[in-house]
Amino acid sequence: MHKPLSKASQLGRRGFLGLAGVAALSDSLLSRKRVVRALLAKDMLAENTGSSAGSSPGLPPLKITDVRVIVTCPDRNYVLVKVLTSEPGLYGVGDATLNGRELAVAADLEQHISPLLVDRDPEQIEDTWQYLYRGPYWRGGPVQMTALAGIDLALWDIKGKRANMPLYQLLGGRTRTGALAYTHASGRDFAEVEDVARRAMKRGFKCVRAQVAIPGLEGTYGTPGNKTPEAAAWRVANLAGLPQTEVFEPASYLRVVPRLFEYLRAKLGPEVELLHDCHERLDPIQAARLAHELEPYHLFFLEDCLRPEYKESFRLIREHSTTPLAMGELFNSLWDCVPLIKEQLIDYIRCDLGHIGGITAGRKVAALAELFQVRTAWHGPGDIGPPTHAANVHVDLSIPNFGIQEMVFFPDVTREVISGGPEFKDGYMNVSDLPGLGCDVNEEAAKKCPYRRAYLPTARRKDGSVQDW
Ligand code: KDG
Ligand code: MG
Repeated sequence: MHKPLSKASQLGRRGFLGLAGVAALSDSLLSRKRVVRALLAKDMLAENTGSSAGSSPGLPPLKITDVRVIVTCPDRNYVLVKVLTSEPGLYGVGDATLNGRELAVAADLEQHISPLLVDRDPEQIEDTWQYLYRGPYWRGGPVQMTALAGIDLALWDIKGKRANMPLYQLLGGRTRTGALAYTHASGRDFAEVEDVARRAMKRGFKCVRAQVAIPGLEGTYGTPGNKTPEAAAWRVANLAGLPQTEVFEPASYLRVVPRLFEYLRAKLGPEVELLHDCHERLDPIQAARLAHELEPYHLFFLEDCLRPEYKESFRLIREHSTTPLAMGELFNSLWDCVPLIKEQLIDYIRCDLGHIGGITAGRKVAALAELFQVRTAWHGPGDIGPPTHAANVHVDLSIPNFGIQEMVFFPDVTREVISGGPEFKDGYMNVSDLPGLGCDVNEEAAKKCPYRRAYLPTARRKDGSVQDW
């Protein structure tokens, strides 16, 4: 980076434009294009050579030699990234899964991103992040930011392996012994939710997210719905891989949810922390009413009340309630987080490290949030892979303003393809002391689980109009 630019670099864009004029007079357009491509490639190579010479004193220079994209469906679809390096046996594993749009991310990685990375120094994580985010002009969006997160995780994994340290050490070392975790309790009725919550508490969970099916509505986010298992199975089998439609009515939902938490508090007592996910379905005034009516039941937080577009609407909820608020799993830009954090309109920022640009982005969100007394609650569902869950916990363990961690137990079939990842014990998540992220991918096992097209459900109102899912 400190090396003076080579002649080819100095030519840069200006050289390219000047030469293009001459080319119009003399050369054919095709041969001109070849010259331009060679100049640009040389430019990048010169910068890379300069920078890798200066990386990690005492260690030989390192280069990325290949980026492999592995699309696999061990129980559900995952997109994994394996970044290989010039050091034999040294590679990094990342996760670039975007639920329902997996192949778009895989194509972005394979067709557009991978050619840019070969020959770069994998140790320059921040520079690579900036290059992939700000370099291509068309920046951002969930597909590109998920692809970028996959690369970012793999590069941090390489750095940890090279340093022979678990990632949380490189991120500043432990600030806590474990990351407080929450699990999901869902049911067709209040008694079933209570039963599932009790089982989770027996398993050691101190925090439980509760969701219940709404009577009269077909399907409710985060619940088994009102259908019998047979009816649900028939429906899924007849969908031919197309999205299911759920029906949502805010009036029924707003009537039922406060009663659920009144019930759970009465049955489960005051100690257990309860959470609820609105899944971006409410209007501001509805969310303000719900947050207000939930106050007596002292939720840990009320999650994602509003659509992600208009952050200022959170002011209305704040003005009417002291129920703690969390928001952010749909955000895919660092700048989405800024208004909510700097105005202290939320208490927990819950970005998905896999969709906001990885660990490099997550650390910045956490640092900004720390300054405004906002805590983290990174998204941790089953539709992001174990490497992202590992990234969550490495960051959780190393920041001062960690709040809570959503988690899932992956089935054995997933673990056969993707090993490692954080472990749950007595209410907390932790990582092993393996160097890097601590995950690996078995490519042979992955091949045996080919991708299956799958969609998230969609939602409509009773009159047939589209509702945010
Ligand atoms: O892909 C969408 C899921 O990740 C999301 O529905 C899960 O809201 C969710 C949560 O809080 O885990
Ligand atoms: Mg959610």
